Amino acid sequence: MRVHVTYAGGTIGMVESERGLVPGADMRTWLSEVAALAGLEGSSIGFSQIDPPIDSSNAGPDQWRALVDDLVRHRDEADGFVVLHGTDTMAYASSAASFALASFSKPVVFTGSQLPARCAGSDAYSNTVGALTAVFSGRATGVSLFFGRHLFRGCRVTKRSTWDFEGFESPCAAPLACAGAPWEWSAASESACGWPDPLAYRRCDIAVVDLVPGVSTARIESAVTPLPEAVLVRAYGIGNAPCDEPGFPELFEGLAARGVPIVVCSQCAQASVALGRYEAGTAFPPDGSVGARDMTFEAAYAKTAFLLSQGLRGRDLMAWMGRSIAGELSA
Ligand code: ASN
Repeated sequence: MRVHVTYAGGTIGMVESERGLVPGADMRTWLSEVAALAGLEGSSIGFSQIDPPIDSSNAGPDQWRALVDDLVRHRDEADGFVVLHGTDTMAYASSAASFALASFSKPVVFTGSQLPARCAGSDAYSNTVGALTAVFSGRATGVSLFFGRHLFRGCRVTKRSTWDFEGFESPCAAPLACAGAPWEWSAASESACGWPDPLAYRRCDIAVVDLVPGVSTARIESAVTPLPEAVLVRAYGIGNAPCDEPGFPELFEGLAARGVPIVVCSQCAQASVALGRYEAGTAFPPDGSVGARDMTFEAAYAKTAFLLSQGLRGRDLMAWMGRSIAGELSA
């Protein structure tokens, strides 16, 4: 079994500077020390680094594309991949990679850490060994994310804590595995249709509207001006919104009439968006909006960017929001 490790940035490879933590550690050397400590020195572990390694707060579709390109470039050199990534936007990146690599047919496991690798008591070693173990097990498939003690499907995760070593959760899907002696693997698998020969991510204009009690239609209108390529709404509960607010339903009808797809997510981590269950859910036009069902917000955002990058628009894009490309939705 040959594994390739790609280092993209994040706290795991950061060092102290006058401006706070910045990427700068020699991760190639650190990785060879990890391999030796974990008794993996006989294994084939390749290494590459995305240049420059970044704080994942600076990531976007350009960085997702660079990461996907790096994995594709090393495809024939390895049987599985580990990506060392910053945790802040790792759930977006692992979702984005899930769609772009839905037909890659080799396992890719993301991980990162809450503390720098060279810091005493860091979780970097155990997370990296966990991700390597998942790949070496031969049981990981698709894009996944290992953190703390759990392996999750990469398009079902969200960062839940800034400090807990169990920093990620998968609110709507059981973990793929729990590390232990031995590891417990779950039998569950989501159906997915894949996506052969995807076009590269490009920077898309997606407006995100986060509802709060008392928000005015004018405030929301400013978020969708100029007209975006798609709108993602973080609505209440199962997809509700202030339908009594003057102009609110008309604003969304106007967006739909101009062909802007409206994707309705929930502010609840554990959600199953079903529009129209309440009168307040009718604030979105039925033929111009789609509920994100039980997708995480990160997966819904990355999927919208993916579908726009594939050239999909309007109704076609909304139809794909309801189909599982990489296991991002429950059946
Ligand atoms: N700011 C860091 C990052 O996302 C946080 C981390 O990796 N723990 O790159």
